[in-house]
Amino acid sequence: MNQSAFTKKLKQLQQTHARLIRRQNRPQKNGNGIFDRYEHPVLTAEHTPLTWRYDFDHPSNPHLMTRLGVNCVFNVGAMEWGKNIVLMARVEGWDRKSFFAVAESQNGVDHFQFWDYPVRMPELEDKETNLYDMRLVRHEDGWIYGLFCAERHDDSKPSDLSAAIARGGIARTKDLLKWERLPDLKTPALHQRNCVLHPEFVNGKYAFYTRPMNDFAATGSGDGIGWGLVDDITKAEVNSESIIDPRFYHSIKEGKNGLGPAPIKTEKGWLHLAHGVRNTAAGMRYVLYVFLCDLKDPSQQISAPGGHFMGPENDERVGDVSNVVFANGWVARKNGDVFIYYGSSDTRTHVATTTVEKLLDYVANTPPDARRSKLCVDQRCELIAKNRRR
Ligand code: M1P
Repeated sequence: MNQSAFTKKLKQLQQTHARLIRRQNRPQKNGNGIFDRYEHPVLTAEHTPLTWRYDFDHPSNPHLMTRLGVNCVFNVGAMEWGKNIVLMARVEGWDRKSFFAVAESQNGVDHFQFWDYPVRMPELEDKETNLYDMRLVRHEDGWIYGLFCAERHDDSKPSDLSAAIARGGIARTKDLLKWERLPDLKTPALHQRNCVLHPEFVNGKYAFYTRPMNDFAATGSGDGIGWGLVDDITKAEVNSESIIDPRFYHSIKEGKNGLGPAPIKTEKGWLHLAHGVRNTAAGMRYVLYVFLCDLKDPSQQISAPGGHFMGPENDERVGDVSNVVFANGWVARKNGDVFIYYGSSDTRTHVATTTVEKLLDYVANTPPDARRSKLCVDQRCELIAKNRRR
């Protein structure tokens, strides 16, 4: 390609990218009353800056090839940033390595723009291969914490190149740019993913939500979402975990589950968003669910609606790992608006909006999982009879 064709093609790429960032995002019509989905994903691989993917120099890239491709942008942490909202995205390169990058928007539903550079997270050791799924937590100790999965090969199985160990990575920052890496969370379980820090001290200690498993990913290898207290976050160790949200047979979390973002504090309790997984003939299906814990004792569950809160729909069903919705970020504004950020099929990032009021109505008034078909029919007949009495 000659210089002038190169310049023209580069300009086209830049215009297309700018149009994508400027694109408005509107709520979809006919929602379920609980939350609103939006017309477009808020972040995709195409949202990443062109400077991250192309070499703009004609002599060294005469064909204007993608040099470092981006495969997916999904599973984002989220928080308020001044008046704006920032997402801590999991960006996966064509090389399958994930890294973190901040994207910011004024209104939380469109115009998300990545900061100039991805996050340079310090390594604990060079065996650490893949970092992903950060939960951003503004803790009352004054730090912003990032909790994420720090994955490496399981060297005890040298001939199995897929054998991996998942550890609970912890880092903290004041500005989302410069991060102090702390030792990984220690627990009795070999594998920890989906670890989350509670935003307040509990009995003067740091409180962690965990997900102990004795296999890297297999369903059935852990009991549910755990909880444990830690004295010193600079050498965080949970000696005994209690299970605060167990899996159970023939449910949306039969196979495994894991907490999403840190809970939202409400007058009725701590609101949680989590994911549940079941195995199917077509692979694992990931859905989101919500539950409420006691304000004074956040390890006590007080309300758990049955079934899923959100399942993958339409285009969300298809991607690198199909039939998955996964959320590790949400933001509750002071006016009660809630922005839920969720990844679909390990490929792209969406937003759904609701309010604290609606979520509290949802947790208080959605019947619990009745556990048996007969009792589920009873629940439905009760609803039908009530409607027919009107
Ligand atoms: O591929 C689906 C999800 O699988 C993992 O979640 P979990 O630990 O609960 O199985 C994570 O790798 C997550 O990033 C991914 O979306």
